[in-house]
Amino acid sequence: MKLYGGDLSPYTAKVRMQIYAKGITDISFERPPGFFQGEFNKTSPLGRIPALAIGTTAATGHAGEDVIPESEVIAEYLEECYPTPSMLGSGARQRALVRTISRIGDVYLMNNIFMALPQIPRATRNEAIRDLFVAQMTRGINALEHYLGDGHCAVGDALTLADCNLVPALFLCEHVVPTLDVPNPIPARPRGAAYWQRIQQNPHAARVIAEMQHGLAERRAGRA
Ligand SMILES: N[C@@H](CCC(=O)N[C@@H](CS)C(=O)NCC(=O)O)C(=O)O
Repeated sequence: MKLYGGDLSPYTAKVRMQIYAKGITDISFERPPGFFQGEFNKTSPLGRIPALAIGTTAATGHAGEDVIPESEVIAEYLEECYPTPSMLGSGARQRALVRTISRIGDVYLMNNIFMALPQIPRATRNEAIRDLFVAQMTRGINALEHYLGDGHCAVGDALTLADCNLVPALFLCEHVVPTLDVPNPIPARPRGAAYWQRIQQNPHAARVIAEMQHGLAERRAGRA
Protein backbone atom coordinates (compact mmCIF):
# COMPACT_ATOMS: atom_id res chain seq x y z
CA MET A 1 0.00 0.00 0.00
CA LYS A 2 1.03 3.64 -0.55
CA LEU A 3 -0.04 6.63 1.49
CA TYR A 4 -0.09 9.82 -0.56
CA GLY A 5 0.50 12.76 1.76
CA GLY A 6 2.71 15.61 2.88
CA ASP A 7 4.64 16.58 6.01
CA LEU A 8 2.60 19.68 6.83
CA SER A 9 -0.79 18.08 6.14
CA PRO A 10 -2.50 17.53 9.53
CA TYR A 11 -4.81 14.90 8.03
CA THR A 12 -1.80 12.99 6.74
CA ALA A 13 -0.15 13.34 10.17
CA LYS A 14 -3.23 11.77 11.74
CA VAL A 15 -2.91 8.63 9.58
CA ARG A 16 0.87 8.49 9.91
CA MET A 17 0.59 8.57 13.69
CA GLN A 18 -1.81 5.62 13.51
CA ILE A 19 0.60 3.74 11.20
CA TYR A 20 3.54 4.38 13.57
CA ALA A 21 1.58 3.44 16.70
CA LYS A 22 0.31 0.21 15.14
CA GLY A 23 3.82 -0.72 13.98
CA ILE A 24 2.74 -1.06 10.33
CA THR A 25 5.81 -1.27 8.10
CA ASP A 26 4.45 -2.23 4.69
CA ILE A 27 2.93 1.12 3.71
CA SER A 28 5.18 3.50 1.78
CA PHE A 29 4.84 7.29 1.98
CA GLU A 30 4.70 9.17 -1.29
CA ARG A 31 4.08 12.69 -2.51
CA PRO A 32 0.77 13.03 -4.38
CA PRO A 33 1.49 13.19 -8.13
CA GLY A 34 0.39 16.49 -9.71
CA PHE A 35 -0.89 17.90 -6.38
CA PHE A 36 0.39 21.44 -6.81
CA GLN A 37 -0.69 21.46 -10.45
CA GLY A 38 -4.27 20.61 -9.39
CA GLU A 39 -4.06 17.23 -11.08
CA PHE A 40 -4.14 14.87 -8.12
CA ASN A 41 -7.86 14.35 -8.77
CA LYS A 42 -6.76 12.11 -11.65
CA THR A 43 -5.44 9.75 -8.94
CA SER A 44 -8.07 10.41 -6.28
CA PRO A 45 -11.22 12.26 -7.44
CA LEU A 46 -11.53 14.47 -4.33
CA GLY A 47 -7.97 15.71 -5.02
CA ARG A 48 -7.04 15.82 -1.34
CA ILE A 49 -4.45 14.20 0.87
CA PRO A 50 -4.12 11.80 2.54
CA ALA A 51 -5.16 9.09 0.10
CA LEU A 52 -4.31 5.40 0.45
CA ALA A 53 -3.52 3.44 -2.72
CA ILE A 54 -4.29 -0.21 -2.09
CA GLY A 55 -4.15 -1.89 -5.48
CA THR A 56 -4.34 -1.65 -9.22
CA THR A 57 -8.03 -2.38 -9.79
CA ALA A 58 -10.47 0.20 -8.43
CA ALA A 59 -13.29 -1.12 -6.19
CA THR A 60 -15.76 0.59 -8.54
CA GLY A 61 -14.41 -1.33 -11.53
CA HIS A 62 -13.18 1.93 -13.13
CA ALA A 63 -9.71 2.04 -14.65
CA GLY A 64 -6.77 3.18 -12.52
CA GLU A 65 -5.38 2.68 -9.04
CA ASP A 66 -7.69 1.67 -6.20
CA VAL A 67 -7.42 4.67 -3.89
CA ILE A 68 -9.22 5.35 -0.60
CA PRO A 69 -9.69 9.07 0.24
CA GLU A 70 -10.55 10.82 3.55
CA SER A 71 -8.41 10.36 6.65
CA GLU A 72 -11.24 8.98 8.78
CA VAL A 73 -12.14 6.35 6.17
CA ILE A 74 -8.47 5.41 5.80
CA ALA A 75 -8.12 5.17 9.60
CA GLU A 76 -11.09 2.80 9.82
CA TYR A 77 -9.81 0.72 6.89
CA LEU A 78 -6.40 0.36 8.59
CA GLU A 79 -8.08 -0.70 11.84
CA GLU A 80 -9.85 -3.46 9.90
CA CYS A 81 -6.74 -4.59 8.02
CA TYR A 82 -4.43 -4.39 11.06
CA PRO A 83 -6.68 -4.99 14.08
CA THR A 84 -3.81 -5.36 16.58
CA PRO A 85 -3.12 -3.25 18.56
CA SER A 86 -6.61 -1.77 18.36
CA MET A 87 -6.77 2.01 18.49
CA LEU A 88 -10.54 2.14 18.81
CA GLY A 89 -10.78 1.90 22.62
CA SER A 90 -12.28 -1.00 24.54
CA GLY A 91 -15.99 -1.47 25.12
CA ALA A 92 -18.87 0.34 23.46
CA ARG A 93 -18.85 3.39 25.76
CA GLN A 94 -15.11 3.98 25.54
CA ARG A 95 -15.19 3.57 21.76
CA ALA A 96 -17.95 6.21 21.60
CA LEU A 97 -15.73 8.54 23.66
CA VAL A 98 -12.79 7.91 21.30
CA ARG A 99 -15.06 8.78 18.35
CA THR A 100 -16.39 11.91 20.05
CA ILE A 101 -12.89 13.25 20.71
CA SER A 102 -11.78 12.20 17.23
CA ARG A 103 -14.61 14.20 15.67
CA ILE A 104 -13.83 17.23 17.80
CA GLY A 105 -10.22 17.06 16.57
CA ASP A 106 -11.20 16.53 12.94
CA VAL A 107 -14.51 18.35 12.37
CA TYR A 108 -14.35 21.18 14.92
CA LEU A 109 -10.61 21.91 15.13
CA MET A 110 -8.73 20.82 11.99
CA ASN A 111 -11.53 21.51 9.53
CA ASN A 112 -12.37 25.00 10.79
CA ILE A 113 -8.72 26.07 11.12
CA PHE A 114 -8.13 24.77 7.62
CA MET A 115 -11.10 26.69 6.21
CA ALA A 116 -9.82 29.87 7.91
CA LEU A 117 -6.36 29.67 6.28
CA PRO A 118 -7.22 32.02 3.36
CA GLN A 119 -7.86 34.70 6.02
CA ILE A 120 -4.23 34.70 7.21
CA PRO A 121 -3.04 37.60 5.00
CA ARG A 122 -4.20 40.79 6.78
CA ALA A 123 -4.44 42.79 3.55
CA THR A 124 -7.21 40.60 2.12
CA ARG A 125 -8.70 39.25 5.35
CA ASN A 126 -12.46 39.10 5.82
CA GLU A 127 -12.80 39.21 9.60
CA ALA A 128 -16.38 37.92 9.59
CA ILE A 129 -15.26 34.75 7.77
CA ARG A 130 -12.32 34.29 10.13
CA ASP A 131 -14.57 34.79 13.16
CA LEU A 132 -17.12 32.28 11.88
CA PHE A 133 -14.51 29.50 11.72
CA VAL A 134 -12.78 30.56 14.94
CA ALA A 135 -16.13 30.39 16.79
CA GLN A 136 -16.58 26.76 15.71
CA MET A 137 -12.99 25.93 16.68
CA THR A 138 -13.65 27.52 20.09
CA ARG A 139 -16.79 25.46 20.53
CA GLY A 140 -14.76 22.31 19.93
CA ILE A 141 -11.82 23.15 22.17
CA ASN A 142 -14.17 24.19 24.99
CA ALA A 143 -15.98 20.86 24.74
CA LEU A 144 -12.67 18.99 24.94
CA GLU A 145 -12.35 20.23 28.53
CA HIS A 146 -15.30 17.98 29.35
CA TYR A 147 -14.13 14.91 27.45
CA LEU A 148 -10.39 14.76 28.22
CA GLY A 149 -9.39 12.69 31.25
CA ASP A 150 -6.24 12.58 33.37
CA GLY A 151 -4.62 9.51 31.77
CA HIS A 152 -1.50 9.63 29.62
CA CYS A 153 -3.60 9.71 26.47
CA ALA A 154 -6.86 11.33 25.36
CA VAL A 155 -8.85 8.33 26.60
CA GLY A 156 -7.09 6.40 29.37
CA ASP A 157 -3.45 5.39 29.11
CA ALA A 158 -3.30 3.81 25.64
CA LEU A 159 -3.08 5.65 22.32
CA THR A 160 -6.29 5.64 20.31
CA LEU A 161 -7.55 7.34 17.17
CA ALA A 162 -8.59 10.21 19.47
CA ASP A 163 -4.88 11.03 19.96
CA CYS A 164 -4.19 10.66 16.23
CA ASN A 165 -6.79 13.37 15.59
CA LEU A 166 -5.91 15.65 18.49
CA VAL A 167 -2.15 15.82 18.02
CA PRO A 168 -2.25 17.46 14.55
CA ALA A 169 -5.30 19.52 15.57
CA LEU A 170 -3.52 20.97 18.61
CA PHE A 171 -0.39 21.54 16.53
CA LEU A 172 -2.52 23.78 14.27
CA CYS A 173 -3.99 25.55 17.34
CA GLU A 174 -0.49 26.34 18.58
CA HIS A 175 1.30 27.18 15.33
CA VAL A 176 -1.34 28.32 12.83
CA VAL A 177 -4.17 29.97 14.82
CA PRO A 178 -1.89 32.85 16.00
CA THR A 179 -1.20 33.71 12.34
CA LEU A 180 -4.92 34.62 12.13
CA ASP A 181 -4.30 37.19 14.92
CA VAL A 182 -6.23 34.96 17.32
CA PRO A 183 -4.45 33.71 20.47
CA ASN A 184 -3.42 30.07 20.69
CA PRO A 185 -6.49 28.65 22.49
CA ILE A 186 -4.63 25.86 24.35
CA PRO A 187 -3.03 27.67 27.35
CA ALA A 188 -6.40 29.03 28.56
CA ARG A 189 -7.89 25.47 28.72
CA PRO A 190 -6.41 23.58 31.70
CA ARG A 191 -7.26 20.03 30.57
CA GLY A 192 -6.33 20.69 26.97
CA ALA A 193 -3.06 22.32 28.04
CA ALA A 194 -2.16 19.44 30.40
CA TYR A 195 -2.99 16.89 27.70
CA TRP A 196 -0.90 18.74 25.09
CA GLN A 197 2.09 18.75 27.46
CA ARG A 198 1.69 15.02 28.25
CA ILE A 199 1.08 13.73 24.75
CA GLN A 200 4.17 15.40 23.31
CA GLN A 201 6.21 12.93 25.42
CA ASN A 202 4.73 10.04 23.45
CA PRO A 203 7.24 8.92 20.77
CA HIS A 204 4.63 8.47 18.01
CA ALA A 205 3.11 11.88 18.72
CA ALA A 206 6.59 13.44 18.90
CA ARG A 207 7.46 11.91 15.53
CA VAL A 208 4.49 13.42 13.68
CA ILE A 209 4.95 16.76 15.46
CA ALA A 210 8.57 16.81 14.21
CA GLU A 211 7.37 16.01 10.67
CA MET A 212 4.80 18.81 10.78
CA GLN A 213 7.40 21.22 12.15
CA HIS A 214 9.66 20.27 9.25
CA GLY A 215 6.79 20.83 6.80
CA LEU A 216 5.99 24.21 8.35
CA ALA A 217 9.64 25.32 8.17
CA GLU A 218 9.78 24.26 4.50
CA ARG A 219 6.55 26.14 3.76
CA ARG A 220 7.75 29.27 5.52
CA ALA A 221 11.05 29.11 3.63
CA GLY A 222 9.03 28.89 0.41
CA ARG A 223 10.35 25.42 -0.41
CA ALA A 224 7.03 23.54 -0.21
N1 LIG B 1 -11.65 15.68 5.06
C1 LIG B 1 -10.36 15.43 4.47
C2 LIG B 1 -9.54 16.70 4.49
C3 LIG B 1 -8.21 16.52 3.78
C4 LIG B 1 -7.59 17.87 3.40
O1 LIG B 1 -8.22 18.94 3.44
N2 LIG B 1 -6.32 17.81 2.99
C5 LIG B 1 -5.66 19.00 2.53
C6 LIG B 1 -4.18 18.96 2.95
S1 LIG B 1 -4.03 18.83 4.71
C7 LIG B 1 -5.70 19.05 1.04
O2 LIG B 1 -5.53 18.05 0.38
N3 LIG B 1 -5.95 20.24 0.49
C8 LIG B 1 -5.96 20.46 -0.92
C9 LIG B 1 -7.28 20.95 -1.41
O3 LIG B 1 -8.18 21.21 -0.59
O4 LIG B 1 -7.41 21.08 -2.62
C10 LIG B 1 -9.68 14.29 5.24
O5 LIG B 1 -10.04 14.05 6.41
O6 LIG B 1 -8.82 13.61 4.67
